[in-house]
Amino acid sequence: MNILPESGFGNGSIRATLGLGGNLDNPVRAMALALRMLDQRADCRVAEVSRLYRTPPWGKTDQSFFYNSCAAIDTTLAPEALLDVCLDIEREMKRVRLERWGPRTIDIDILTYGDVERIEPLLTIPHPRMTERGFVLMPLADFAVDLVVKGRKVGDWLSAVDVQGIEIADESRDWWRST
Ligand code: A4P
Ligand code: MG
Repeated sequence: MNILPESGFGNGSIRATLGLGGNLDNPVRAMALALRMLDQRADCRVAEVSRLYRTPPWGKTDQSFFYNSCAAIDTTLAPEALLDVCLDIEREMKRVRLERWGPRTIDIDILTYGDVERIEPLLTIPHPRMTERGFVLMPLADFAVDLVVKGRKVGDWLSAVDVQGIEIADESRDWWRST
């Protein structure tokens, strides 16, 4: 269903969706750099990016607001390889952070990968907590409202979760190109 042989990206590329977030120092810049790093790779193409959201902390609530976004990428990488690329980018951001620009963090989760469903500690797809989280579902619905995840459309999951306090920080879906 999500295989995109005519995407212009070459046969066999798969559409995956990613959730990005952070709440230290300059998470918006970190997310923008991460998306540009992905887009510059020969084996990934950023196909869609959500608007930018400012979101109240979920789970552990005594911490700063987060910035969150989602993206769709068309990729020829297998799921494990895509995770490695995302973890490498996270590490690169943290390395840069330690050496140069003070505290900052970024988290990149693989939300979906084509129609793949798998439960393994190192990589569970769909991401196990994505359907409970307004800060994931709201940006994801910007470009994938009809995507079916765990038997239900993203838009339907979204209407069942708490989105109180979530704000749009940038209406443009090009925020990641220049930040
Ligand atoms: N892993 C397994 N499945 C996946 C997947 N689908 N995508 C493994 C990515 N990684 C996956 O990841 C730890 C390990 O999980 C990875 O090395 C990989 O092998 P992690 O992201 O450090 O996971 P975690 O932090 O232990 O758990 P979780 O639930 O993913 O935490 P999150 O999602 O990072 O939550 N509030 C707001 N408003 N916005 C946020 O972004 N984020 C968090 C952190 C809490 N509250 C938040 C936000
Ligand atoms: Mg995570």
